[in-house]
Amino acid sequence: MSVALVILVWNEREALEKLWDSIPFDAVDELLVVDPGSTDGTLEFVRSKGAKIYIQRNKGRGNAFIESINQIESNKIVFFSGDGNEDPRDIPKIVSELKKGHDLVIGCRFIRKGSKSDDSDDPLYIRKLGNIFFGLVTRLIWKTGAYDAVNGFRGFNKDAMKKMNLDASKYEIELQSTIRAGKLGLSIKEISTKEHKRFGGFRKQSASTSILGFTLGLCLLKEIIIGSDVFNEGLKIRIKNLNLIISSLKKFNELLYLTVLDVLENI
Ligand SMILES: Nc1nc2c(ncn2[C@@H]2O[C@H](COP(=O)(O)OP(=O)(O)OP(=O)(O)O)[C@@H](O)[C@H]2O)c(=O)[nH]1
Ligand SMILES: [Mg+2]
Repeated sequence: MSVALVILVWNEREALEKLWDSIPFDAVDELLVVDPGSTDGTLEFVRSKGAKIYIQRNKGRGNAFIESINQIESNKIVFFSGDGNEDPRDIPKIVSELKKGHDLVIGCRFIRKGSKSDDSDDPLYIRKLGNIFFGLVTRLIWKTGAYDAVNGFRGFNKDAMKKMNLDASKYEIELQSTIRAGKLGLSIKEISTKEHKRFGGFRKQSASTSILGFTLGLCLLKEIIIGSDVFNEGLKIRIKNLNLIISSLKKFNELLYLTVLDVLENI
């Protein structure tokens, strides 16, 4: 039973330099740094540490998750962001829960005792309330038992992750994986975690509150439309079926209209 730590970075040199020495690398068996093509010296820094690097074929946090699966040998994966938000001391806790047999282990930033979110850039608590909303919806519809359905700090059993058939390319990957774990009836475990302010650098554009809210909303809608499926073709099939029902209703309506006209003419 081996565990890989996958560190996700995109132009995070400043934060990564401060964070690196506090990462408990001895808690895992394999290390991979995944990057979509940083230009700020992140890659040079990681290379100087002798870590294995994978450059994504397609940009986006979701693609980083999806492409990582085929780049690691271990059968368990912990995803960790290299910007300082996530507490490296919680990596061994996630590893331990994965080793107990849970399929998905999520770092929870609110509601649970001992948890905390970084709200320094969210004075109106819009992000926090949105995140709590998405968690509650997944609990209600898919019985995930999770409160923080969207946190990126999470670990997977690799086989379970493959079964999820994930295709989210950006920041909706976490929500999609929580929902699909619920749909598949997988074992989900949350641990309390404390989120910190990023150590430097900048939030990526697609993680801005408005874009993120829209992306997560669309993802939720799609997962509701495809029902209990975890197959992405399900959406196309359902839309096709919906179109079929709409065109049948239109035909029925025309027929009814013509029949009523006929009846009226003959009165
Ligand atoms: N490998 C990889 N990492 C990414 C990609 N997009 C974002 N990241 C990393 O994912 C993490 C989360 O992105 P952030 O921009 O920090 O989003 P956020 O945490 O909501 O924003 P802050 O609270 O400001 O940190 C960071 O470590 C990013 O560098 C990507 O396309 N590929
Ligand atoms: Mg961040």
